[in-house]
Amino acid sequence: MAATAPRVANTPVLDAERVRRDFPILDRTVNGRPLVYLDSGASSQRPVAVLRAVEEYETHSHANIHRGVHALSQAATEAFEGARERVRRFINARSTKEVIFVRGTTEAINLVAQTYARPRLKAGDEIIVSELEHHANIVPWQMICEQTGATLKVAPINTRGEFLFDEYVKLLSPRTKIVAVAHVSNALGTVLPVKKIVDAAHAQGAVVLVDGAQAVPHSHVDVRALGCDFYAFSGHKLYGPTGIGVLYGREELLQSMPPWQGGGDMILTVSFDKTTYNDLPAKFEAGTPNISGAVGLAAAMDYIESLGLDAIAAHEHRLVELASAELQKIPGIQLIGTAPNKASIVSFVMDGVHPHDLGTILDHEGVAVRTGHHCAMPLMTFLGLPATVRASFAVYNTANDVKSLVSALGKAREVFG
Ligand code: 7TS
Repeated sequence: MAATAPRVANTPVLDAERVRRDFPILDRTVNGRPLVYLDSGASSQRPVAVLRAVEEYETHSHANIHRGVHALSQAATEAFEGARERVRRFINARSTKEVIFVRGTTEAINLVAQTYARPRLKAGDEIIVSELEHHANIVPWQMICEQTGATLKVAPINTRGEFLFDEYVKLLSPRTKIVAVAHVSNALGTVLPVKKIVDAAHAQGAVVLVDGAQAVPHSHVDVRALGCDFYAFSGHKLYGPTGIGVLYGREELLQSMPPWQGGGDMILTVSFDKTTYNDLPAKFEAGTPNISGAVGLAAAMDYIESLGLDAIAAHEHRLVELASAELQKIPGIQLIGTAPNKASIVSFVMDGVHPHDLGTILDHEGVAVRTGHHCAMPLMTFLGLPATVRASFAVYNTANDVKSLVSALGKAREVFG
């Protein structure tokens, strides 16, 4: 099978066969077959560079941070704060004060909901989310609505999975206080026009949180160019460890927000009469953080930038085009989500076969895909589907993986008739 996307002159090329050698897990077999990992949207695999960085830190430099005068504590603090600077450069934040380490996207969104939105919003205020959001970018806002009396509004999409910008603009008004949207849909791969969404929201005085969980692994994200107020993502979808993620927030907003969790590290002084809080970013990082996770995330960012995000984007685009074209040749397959601007994800259903059954057959063939509602139940309701099968692509996938997927689907077609 040849890649269907035209090779544009000067498009950087990624040598995926070489990249694969950086990911030891890809050598293993599943059900006696070579692993074909097409579930990086749920969690990507880690390159040796990340595994080694974590091991090196844990083996030689671990201690608690920000407290010891001893050498190991200083080494650990340097590693952790060095990772924060690495993240700042990766997303082009102005200052490391704007980079808050959290457990992941879910925690980042809840932090903003509880410390930015909850104290400010009241009955009559509105929060806008889009129809294709992951539950992590719906439920925290519903909780805020319950807690404050604010109302949740939903910006619609069409059946191709495109965000309807003009309909969104109609929902905006001075009542809109927060707009929370995905940068890339986890279920469909649609890329949302975030810059335009931000500009329109700002014109009404609303702040914008972008859920970047599915965007940061696949394209350059520059939070200043986007102009967003908050940007959330997880390390484990970015070739880094689990349990570490980032909340970017504009310094002025973070300064104006009360702390979230109370405890060690987030205070300056504590007495039973009055406690004073630490400066950013420590104000939002109560307790001992995931130090090795931050170290691993920094190593993942080094790794990604060594491959080049333009090369990664072009490579994954070719795979999405190829998979979309090949899947449509299989009788009874329908692609779900056909927006022109998509990143790394191909969702589909097969006539007469439940996605879970299809997923099980694919697993027998060593092909790992995600099946289900993808934590986007309102989107599935809109599409009139209980579930889809989702293949998601990463730097280590190749045209051979697409071939394996297509061949496994061919077998499923035979089994189910
Ligand atoms: N937002 C989006 C767009 C996501 O894709 C996910 C996880 C989250 C938020 C939550 O991230 P977490 O790291 O805090 O769990 N998405 C998926 C997925 O698509 N399949 O498994 C997890």
